[in-house]
Amino acid sequence: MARWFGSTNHKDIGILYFMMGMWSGFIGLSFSVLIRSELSTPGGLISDGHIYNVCITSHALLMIFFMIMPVMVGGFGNWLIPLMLGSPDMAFPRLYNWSFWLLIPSLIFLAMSSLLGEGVGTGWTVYPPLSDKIGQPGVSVDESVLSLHIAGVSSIMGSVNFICSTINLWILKSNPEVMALFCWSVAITAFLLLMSLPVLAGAITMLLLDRNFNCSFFDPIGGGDPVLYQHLFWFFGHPEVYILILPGLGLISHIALSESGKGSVFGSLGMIYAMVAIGLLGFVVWAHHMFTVGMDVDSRAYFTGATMVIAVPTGVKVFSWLATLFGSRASWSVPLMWVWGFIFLFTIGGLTGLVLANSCLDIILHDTYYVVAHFHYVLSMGAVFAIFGGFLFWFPVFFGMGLKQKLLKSHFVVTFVGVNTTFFPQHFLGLSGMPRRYSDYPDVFYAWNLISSLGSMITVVALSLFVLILFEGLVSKRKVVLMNAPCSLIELIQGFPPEAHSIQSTPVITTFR
Ligand code: HAS
Ligand code: CU
Repeated sequence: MARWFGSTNHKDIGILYFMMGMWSGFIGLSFSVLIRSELSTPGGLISDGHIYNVCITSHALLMIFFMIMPVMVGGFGNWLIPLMLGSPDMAFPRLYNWSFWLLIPSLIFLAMSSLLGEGVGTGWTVYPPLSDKIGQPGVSVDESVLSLHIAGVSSIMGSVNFICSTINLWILKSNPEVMALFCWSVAITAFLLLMSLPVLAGAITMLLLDRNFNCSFFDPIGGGDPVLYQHLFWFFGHPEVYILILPGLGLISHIALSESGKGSVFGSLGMIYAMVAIGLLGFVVWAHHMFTVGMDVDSRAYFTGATMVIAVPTGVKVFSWLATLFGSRASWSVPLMWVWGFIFLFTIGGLTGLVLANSCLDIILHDTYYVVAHFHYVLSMGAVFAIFGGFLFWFPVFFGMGLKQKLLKSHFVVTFVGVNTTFFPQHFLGLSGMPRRYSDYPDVFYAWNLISSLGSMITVVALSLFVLILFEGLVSKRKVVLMNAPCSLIELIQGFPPEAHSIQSTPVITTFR
């Protein structure tokens, strides 16, 4: 136990992050099952709008802050970045120990916010006036604010570590152009975190002051304005959605390259510029989440245009992956299946994002299920597919054992069917005007909602299958073929000639299929 608590080994911390992310993912999934059960039929299952709202809030917060972020940045980041930089460890090992262990009290506070008081029913955006003392009088919102503060401190510590590691352990010594794309993606993510989290911290602190110290930042009665909260939240919130996907883009590049058998990613320098562009543009588009607040037409035109520009660097990435895979021998390896799934479904989600970017359309579609469909295509099928792809691609390296590939393929197929059945019908629901964040709906929406709920049950089956596959792997202790690699993992994966830079070698790489 002491080994885990005090560990300053990047692999231990990576595993801890994976375990915590998986656990939060299960709880988050349970909330989604409650949501889909409630919505599987008109009329009520829970029959309590507030508890339903607590479920959607907890689902979102758990999935965003305690599943995707810890797994992508904390898990893959800590595990892979030292290997890819060829350094013995991260720059500040004690810092990531802190970073991980702060997440536990943060998670406890979030859980307590549902157990004490009435629960947070504000949605993950925590908009006032609903989140004001009058909207939510108990202690729950205050507790979740505390939880977010601690999670923020944890992320900032992690970010400092990633930025210092990539700069000091690579960029100062070697050519940044050949730093692994995953390292680039995490470094840019860390920059976004560092620039956006303090703004969220400011917003929720002001909310705390409004709630408990008679301030009125967001209360018109005292001269405040709730729209100010929305600006502050989305100045954090939009970069946050790129924080959730950027490391995934990095993972996909590595898997696609390795599976293509080619020497380097197509347009590797362009990929770096594209990620930097996505990161920077992410800071100037926030108001596309609030077109309906009564914004003037010039601002709407600006935010529409700026948002659409992001499709260009994202398109550069999509077409570079396709070009990387183009002409390679088609294989049905498990990680490659996740890569193809990612490229296809992330592009669909991106295109619906572009539809929403048009303020004239968003006025109609805002707060409908169309938005829910959009962000689940980029998250449940973008970010989550990247996580599965990366986890299964590096599993033998992480754990020194192999999983049953045939079962993993069926797991992919069931997941693919499940998530599409869940979320594709939500486009139709949104286009016909079904609002999000309501626990009931008129009978006209019944059919698509039922199909969507059945889809979520299929996804639960898929996840159960995955747990069984993991258990089977643990029990069978299937050996993987390990060979001593002459050069480092990154050189093998990116195909750079060993003489390009002198870095320590990572001794093992798996040839298991
Ligand atoms: Fe988004 C809402 C726009 C990417 C996540 N997004 C959300 C929410 C989340 C989220 C969680 O403008 C809901 C927040 C909430 O709780 O309220 N999003 C975009 C755009 C992109 C985008 C333009 N989103 C993401 C990613 C996410 C994410 C990535 C997380 C992983 N999103 C919006 C807008 C809203 C929104 C509105 C607010 C809606 C509302 O009313 O609340 C882009 O980054 C997507 C770029 C990617 C592509 C695909 C690949 C590109 C290719 C190039 C060729 C394409 C061309 C376009 C030339 C575009 C292949 C052709 C155009 C056609 C229409 C055919
Ligand atoms: Cu956005």
